Amino acid sequence: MDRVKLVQAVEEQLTRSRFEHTKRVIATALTLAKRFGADQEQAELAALLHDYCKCWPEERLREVIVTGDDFTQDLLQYNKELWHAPVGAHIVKQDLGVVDKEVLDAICYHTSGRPHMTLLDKVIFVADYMEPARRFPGVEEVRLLAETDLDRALLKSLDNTLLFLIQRGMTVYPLTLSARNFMVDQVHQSKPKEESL
Ligand code: DGI
Ligand code: FE
Ligand code: FE
Repeated sequence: MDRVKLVQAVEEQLTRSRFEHTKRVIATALTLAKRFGADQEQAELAALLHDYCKCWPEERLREVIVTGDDFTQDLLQYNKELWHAPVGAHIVKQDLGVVDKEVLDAICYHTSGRPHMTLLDKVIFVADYMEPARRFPGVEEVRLLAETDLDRALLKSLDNTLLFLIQRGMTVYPLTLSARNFMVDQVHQSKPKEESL
């Protein structure tokens, strides 16, 4: 499917405001991809498709998870906000013919994160978190970190999301916690900035 058709397909799936969010994620992902050396075509495609199933009703998302054979069923025990990401990856592969595994993974893990995130995963996760219309508490710090350090920006976004969930008494999907623990180790293993002269 060519790019124009893909954009049309996305626009049909989303509300107007969700489509506007998607366009801002594309722009932010392209900026981050250029800055940190990720593939720009993959970043643009993953950003375009990342929320493909965001506007689907809960029951439709649940149905795909229950009937598909490539889903961890434990997803159903956690917040339904998580579901659109793996379902989206599955559906864009099935309905739009997207075959790039790296793009599909970036879509699949854009909400939960995962340990060993690829450069593309990180670009999409952080772009989604910090696109210009986001007003999350702490988003300014993420934007600042993302000027120079994608890993620290990612860790901060994960920390902020976990704090948000915990403050509201919500459950935390174990993969998000693993993603955060992995990034703590990764960031601490890299040389602290002030020492790297
Ligand atoms: O789809 P978007 O609104 O653009 O953003 P998203 O895909 O990151 O997320 C949806 C929300 O899911 C996120 O703001 C917080 C919520 N959420 C609920 N449970 C969890 C969770 N997010 C993560 N990372 N982990 C959870 O366990
Ligand atoms: Fe999303
Ligand atoms: Fe999004």
